[in-house]
Amino acid sequence: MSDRKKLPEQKQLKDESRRKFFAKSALLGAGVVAAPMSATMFASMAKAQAAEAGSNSATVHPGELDEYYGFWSGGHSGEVRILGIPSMRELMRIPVFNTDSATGWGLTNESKRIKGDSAHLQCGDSHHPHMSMTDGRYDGKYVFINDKANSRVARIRCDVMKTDKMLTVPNVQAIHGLRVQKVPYTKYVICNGEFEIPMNNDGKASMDDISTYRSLFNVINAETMEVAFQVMVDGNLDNTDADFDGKYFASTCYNSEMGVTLGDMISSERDHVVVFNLPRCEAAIKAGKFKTYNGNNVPVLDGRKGSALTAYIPVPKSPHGLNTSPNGDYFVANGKLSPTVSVISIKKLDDLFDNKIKPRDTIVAEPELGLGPLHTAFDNRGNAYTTLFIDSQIAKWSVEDAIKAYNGEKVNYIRQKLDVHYQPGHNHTSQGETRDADGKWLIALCKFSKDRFLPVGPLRAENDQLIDISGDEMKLVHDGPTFAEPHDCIIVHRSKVKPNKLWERNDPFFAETIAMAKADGVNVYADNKVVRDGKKVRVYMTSIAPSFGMTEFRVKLGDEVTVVITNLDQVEDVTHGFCMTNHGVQMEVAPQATASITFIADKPGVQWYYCNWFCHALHMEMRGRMLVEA
Ligand code: K7E
Ligand code: RUQ
Ligand code: CUA
Repeated sequence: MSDRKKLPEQKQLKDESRRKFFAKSALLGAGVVAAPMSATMFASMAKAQAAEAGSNSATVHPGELDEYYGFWSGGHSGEVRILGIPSMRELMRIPVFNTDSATGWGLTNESKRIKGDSAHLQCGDSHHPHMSMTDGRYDGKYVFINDKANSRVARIRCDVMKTDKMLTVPNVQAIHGLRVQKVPYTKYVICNGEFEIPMNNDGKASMDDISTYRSLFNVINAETMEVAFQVMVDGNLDNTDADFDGKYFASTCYNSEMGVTLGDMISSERDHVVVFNLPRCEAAIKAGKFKTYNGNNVPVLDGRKGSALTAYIPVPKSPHGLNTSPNGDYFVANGKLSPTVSVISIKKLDDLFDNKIKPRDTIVAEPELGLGPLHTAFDNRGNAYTTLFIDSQIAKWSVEDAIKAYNGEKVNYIRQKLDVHYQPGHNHTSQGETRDADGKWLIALCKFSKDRFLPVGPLRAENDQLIDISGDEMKLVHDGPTFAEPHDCIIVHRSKVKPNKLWERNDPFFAETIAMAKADGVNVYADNKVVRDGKKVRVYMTSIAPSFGMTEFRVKLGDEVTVVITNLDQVEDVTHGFCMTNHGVQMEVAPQATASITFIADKPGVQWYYCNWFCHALHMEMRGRMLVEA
């Protein structure tokens, strides 16, 4: 809070009333009744003011490199972004569920093959990027991301930073929470089906009988990117995380009522966390104890209440984020409508599954943090950091002190509350979801920026704030405007990520295109050739700065033309592009890559194509003509 103390009094006052106004509007929106701030909260805030602020430097001078890669979801822009941390400089965008004009993602044949059965979809809503792990540590191999809008999961290859697999998950609607198995390695990606639907959802079964609606937990094989199995649950599912033992996954449920209106969804006082027992689920699959639905062959286990595969732990109503502490001891379920979070002891789950204890016996703390706790992150010193959506704050608290307080000891578990601007959803600490949590940085992803940036019309940027957590006191060090809507991010030390400098010529990303060339008798690394196959024309050309291997080719009006470009440049960073003017055709061709795009030659006459990635002093001259005979 030292930064606020330094503010002139008037500014601070103004700030206070502004905050109150925002908090009130957020409350009205959520239809929640405010609980007054407790005395503990005020006491801890005062105490925090005396503490030491951290001393991380957020300055990365020109020419210097960042210490961390940040992988950001792009929300309903459908992409993933790479930021350098702590500079917060945006380094790259990885198109995933969206269509991208620059790279041709969604337009090229290679990207359409990866998008598969959803190649016709142009939009997505990405929320949760998470990197594959080995023994609870980032292994730099993949980043996985969900698409809530079209119930998909995609995988990004971190050697080339491109999406390489995409799956539409059957039997569910709206894939929301997504995480990876942490231990022994990411064999599975886990994700939640959020919206309840009838099983089967074929329009023949009753749509009015809500008691037939179900949500499924999804377990996806991380290598094949196929659904290994699904688990049917009671209630819906929101967010999820995995333990550090390779045994349990846990998900929050905010609609145990299975209501279809807002009022119905928040009617009961308690919802729950579902815990999934992985060894038991795998054994049940092996034993064939599953059913299939909707005419597909994905095995669905019955994990509803009473099943030996799952446990239901009641928590205050409408929990949201679910976060595992990096020491592997706790699942933390964030209250959202309750000012508390529920701390579940993972060590007690064996006893729960053996029916030795009751579900609520696994709760070891229920600290009251403030209004609207959504997500919790951790450092390596036993502290947790919870976003308070309604209060627009980060609450820093001690997990062990919260446990003591739950056991009746008089301790103050709140270490500090820091104002953020405004209404934070996710937060994330540097490597904080892994064993390598290092307690250096915290990112708060604020949903509203309000007055923090120059106004840009009714639609405003969001505000991703960088907070130094290395000292006793959190210190806000950077405001970062972002476009709709990074829900979540991860912060990965740069030593974990080893991207390629050039493409490998035998990369599977374009192997099918090269196989097509071979079948046409074309060596893409040497030949510039037009192959006609009825009304289909395949144009193979090379590119090397500053020219295409072909300065003209001839087709007939109405031909379906596939242009295949192979970039022979071996120089780092010399990417070419291919754009056919007036045809809605453009794509990236990075060094040593092959890329292809198909279109109809529906305009007669001279049609120029050009290189649209600046590559050379003679980049403007890097063009050629498609001659279309009427
Ligand atoms: Cu909290 Cu989709 Cu992770 Cu948004 S969810 S905030
Ligand atoms: S030209 S350096 Cu299109 Cu103005 Cu680019
Ligand atoms: Cu090649 Cu610009």
